Amino acid sequence: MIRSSTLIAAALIALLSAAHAEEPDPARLYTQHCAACHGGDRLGAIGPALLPQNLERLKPADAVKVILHGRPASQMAGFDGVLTQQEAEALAGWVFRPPATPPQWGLEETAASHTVFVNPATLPDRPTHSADPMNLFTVVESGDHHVSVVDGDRFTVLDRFPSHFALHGGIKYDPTGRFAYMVSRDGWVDQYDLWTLQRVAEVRAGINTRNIAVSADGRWIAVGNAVPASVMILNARDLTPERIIPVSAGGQDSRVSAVYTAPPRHSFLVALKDLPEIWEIPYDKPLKPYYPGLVHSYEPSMVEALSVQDGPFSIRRIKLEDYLDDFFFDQSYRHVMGAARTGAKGQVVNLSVGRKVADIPLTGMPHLGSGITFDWNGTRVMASPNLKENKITVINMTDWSLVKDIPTLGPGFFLRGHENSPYIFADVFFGPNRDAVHVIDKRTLEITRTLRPEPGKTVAHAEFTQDGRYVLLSLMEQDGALIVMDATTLEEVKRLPMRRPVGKYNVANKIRYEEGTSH
Ligand code: DHE
Repeated sequence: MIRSSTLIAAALIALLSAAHAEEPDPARLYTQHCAACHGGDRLGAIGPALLPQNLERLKPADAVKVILHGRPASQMAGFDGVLTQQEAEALAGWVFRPPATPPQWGLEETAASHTVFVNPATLPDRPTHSADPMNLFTVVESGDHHVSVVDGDRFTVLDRFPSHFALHGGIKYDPTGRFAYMVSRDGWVDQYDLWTLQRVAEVRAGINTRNIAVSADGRWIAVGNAVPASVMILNARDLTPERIIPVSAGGQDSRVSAVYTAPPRHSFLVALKDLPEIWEIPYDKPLKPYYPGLVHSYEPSMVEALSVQDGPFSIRRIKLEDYLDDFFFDQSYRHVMGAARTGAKGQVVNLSVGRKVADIPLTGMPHLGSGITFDWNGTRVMASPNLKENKITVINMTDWSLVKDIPTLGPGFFLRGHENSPYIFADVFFGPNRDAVHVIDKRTLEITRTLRPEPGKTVAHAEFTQDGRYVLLSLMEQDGALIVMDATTLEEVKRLPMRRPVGKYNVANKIRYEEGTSH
């Protein structure tokens, strides 16, 4: 009796330990199969970072598919046959969990990642190509992570170069329009010379990054990071890291949602995710002397200088009544419009006195970052797409009242206008009619035409040439295209094949702060 029960117990233990032995060990699998491309510390190498914040846009089930079957048009090969389904699932689960030691990224790590490919002092003082440098476009091709430089007169591709994985937030230019700056969601910033068509420098300025802004004097780049919670300041000349500004107050760190340049204020404005505040970082003078107007309106309860110092990059904290998501600034950069997190309304904050001055009727999820302004009936208005509701909201910027909600065929992401064009182009690709683009008449605020350049295929993000004669649309498919349309006749003029193109940025429209373009 004793003998048989011992035997049963031994058999059970053997079975259990066999089952245990078969359980995949994701840390070991990672080191064996993934670390070479994604980094032993999961911070990324030739492949992107594999940390929870960097994977927010990927569903775990899709991560398993990528592990087993790879990613098209990338170096990510499929591991089907090498890894079992169970091993792939264990690996996917593991990369969505934070590492035991939180990753560090400060000035030292940033400096170590800095490479200057061409000394800017050796660059020629005029373009080496014959295209008008003011009418160039950079186009982000997200299908295979490249950027194309397009001549906006001849509609030809002058250069196409690989970018880091997943650029986001729009390519920015220095005030002369010579240098283009771009950032990936993994924090890699690249500087590219549009006159000689070559990369100048690159640096990794964060682990999980939102976007960048270029100072109006062209000297500084601000990089808004979610991880680590910080703003990194780079020297725009060649991306040398200058300073890291941790975003933390009262013991609470905050991810940055976005950084913006505010030319009339000579400062960067920083939108925060986890603090109900906006931070202002002046870059050329110390804070207090720079704001003489504040002598009368400074309210210590609302506006607080965190670190007034004898130099640039001091911080002014503007406390808000609520968290704000997504921002739009008026031309004077005196007011910021933001969407309240409740989704019930928006707010207008006067940045000089640091106080809410109006509520605005913005429901759903307005995408204020893609808002544009124009004159309507002698009044300055702004129009914003909406990521949740089928409408474009038009707000009077004098009294902040609702002018109109224009019903659309779906929720949209991007809006574009141009001073010389009577039309606004609005995509609606966040809904079922992803192949449609509305053409809205600025005078009547009515949709005059709905274009479907390729029925059934996603079309997004319009941008005009510098004179407003042509408008370029992205056929946002893996085998997609840049579609050039005559902005008056609305006829197609040309198509340039591209890999899932998303945003495109015209040099002149950007650096001249054209009213219908993002800045
Ligand atoms: Fe963006 C700009 C935030 C998802 C493509 N996006 C911006 C800006 C912000 C923002 C704050 C303005 C920054 C600037 O001007 O430098 N985007 C967000 C989000 O919070 C959101 C909804 C979720 C997220 O994970 O970040 C988001 N964005 C997307 C996408 O899914 C898009 C369509 C595809 C992608 O590549 O990620 C996308 N966002 C863009 C583009 C711009 C942008 C192309 C620049 C627009 C411009 O014309 O300037």
